[in-house]
Amino acid sequence: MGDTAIMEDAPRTRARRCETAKPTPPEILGTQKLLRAKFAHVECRRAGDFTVDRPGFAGRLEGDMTPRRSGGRRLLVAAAAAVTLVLAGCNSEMDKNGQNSLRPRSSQAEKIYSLFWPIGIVAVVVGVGIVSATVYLAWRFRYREGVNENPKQIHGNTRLEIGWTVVPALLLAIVAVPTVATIFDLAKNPGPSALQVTVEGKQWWWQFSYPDAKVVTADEMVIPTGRDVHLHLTACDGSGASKSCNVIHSFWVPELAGKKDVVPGHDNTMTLSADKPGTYLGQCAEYCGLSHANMRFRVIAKSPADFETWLGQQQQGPVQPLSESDGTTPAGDAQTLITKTFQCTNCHIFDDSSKAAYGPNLTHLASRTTFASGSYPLNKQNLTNWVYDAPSMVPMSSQDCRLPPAPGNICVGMPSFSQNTPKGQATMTRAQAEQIADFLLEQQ
Ligand code: HEC
Ligand SMILES: [Cu+2]
Repeated sequence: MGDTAIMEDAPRTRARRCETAKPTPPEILGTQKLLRAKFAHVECRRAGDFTVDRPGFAGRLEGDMTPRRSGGRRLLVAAAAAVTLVLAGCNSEMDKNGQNSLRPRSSQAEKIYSLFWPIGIVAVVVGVGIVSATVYLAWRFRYREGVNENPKQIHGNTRLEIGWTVVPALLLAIVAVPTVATIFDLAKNPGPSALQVTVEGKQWWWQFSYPDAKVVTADEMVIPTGRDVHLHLTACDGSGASKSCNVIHSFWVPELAGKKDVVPGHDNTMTLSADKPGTYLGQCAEYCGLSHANMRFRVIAKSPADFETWLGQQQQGPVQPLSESDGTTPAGDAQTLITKTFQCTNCHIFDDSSKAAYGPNLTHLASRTTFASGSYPLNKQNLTNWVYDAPSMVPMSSQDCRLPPAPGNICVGMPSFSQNTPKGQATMTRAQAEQIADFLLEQQ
């Protein structure tokens, strides 16, 4: 309704404005009037009411300067849509979201959460205050038809300026007290009772090792409930040769703790814990290349007894060893494919869960629920596809790279065994991939 009224009215108003805009020479117009005259010229030119012949104007009057009619309403619709979108994040699906930092599940996350609220409230009060004051002032002193007054010009107001320097400084100081206290609190060494775990961020997967138990695993960090876990975060495995050693990652399990950067050449530490058994989702929170978005992981919290059982099982040898005790490999088996035909042993360890290699330790692969940095559930189909052509499942830069990385040889991630086969090497068939997958799925 409002729109049509404006539209019907428009030609008449425009004609009137064109009338007034026509003859006035610019020298005798004030700034505002001059501006108004410019717009009038545009409209008039469009409407064909009269043509602008002043050369100075032509260049500056390009672009669509038609007055916007329902700008306010459009803004309102956009704002409503934005609010709806934001609120959509708060539906019951939130319970299924495993990465909700507003749902703390550990004492560490709890501390961050109790800091979030007071600071959040201060931020909202300040934000709403400043935005409303800005909007109010813009509206209160807006341009009005017929009123051509410049606002009173003032130069500095000492009281105001001291005020808006001191108040934010005070606010920041107040907010800093609990923030800094929490930072120090969370950085405290949890003491000797904590479980030590070394976390290595690689391109693009996580290795977790338990130095006391001498266990190396990947994708899933198993921890006992109710006990602090002290993490040593590093992006290098000490070999230094690997290109995957050169980027920064960030370790983040939103429900259990804050974020911590994983920096090459610098060891960071952090402490987390889990109150209840369960699976907590984590992921890399620092862009680290092609497959950064796939660099996930899980923290699986088990009761202390179940955790010990798990650890004991990880310490055992493989269900099926790669080679017989006399060192020979049974011909025609998955073992031959792994050690000879495709030489997976160049990058993986299948026989000893205490060692780390270029790729994940696969000694007890079948005891995990996911693989490929938590991107896929571990089942035969996924695993077969992976062994056959891993880069088609996760972007990697290892397309024609079957050997461990050498200087100048960019090898990151798992190579494909069915595409871009290097000269003199075998190309994998699906049947072979399946055979290998069957073998791996028995490695509990
Ligand atoms: C050039 C080194 C290299 C070779 C050779 C290689 N892999 Fe991998 N493999 C990797 C890397 C690196 C990863 C981790 C990639 C990722 O998760 O993004 C990986 C991941 C895997 C995984 C998933 C493990 C997990 O915990 O996520 C399996 C299973 C696997 N490889 C099996 C094999 C098999 C079987 C072969 C031989 C046919 C093989 N690999 C050959 C480097 C290699
Ligand atoms: Cu990363």
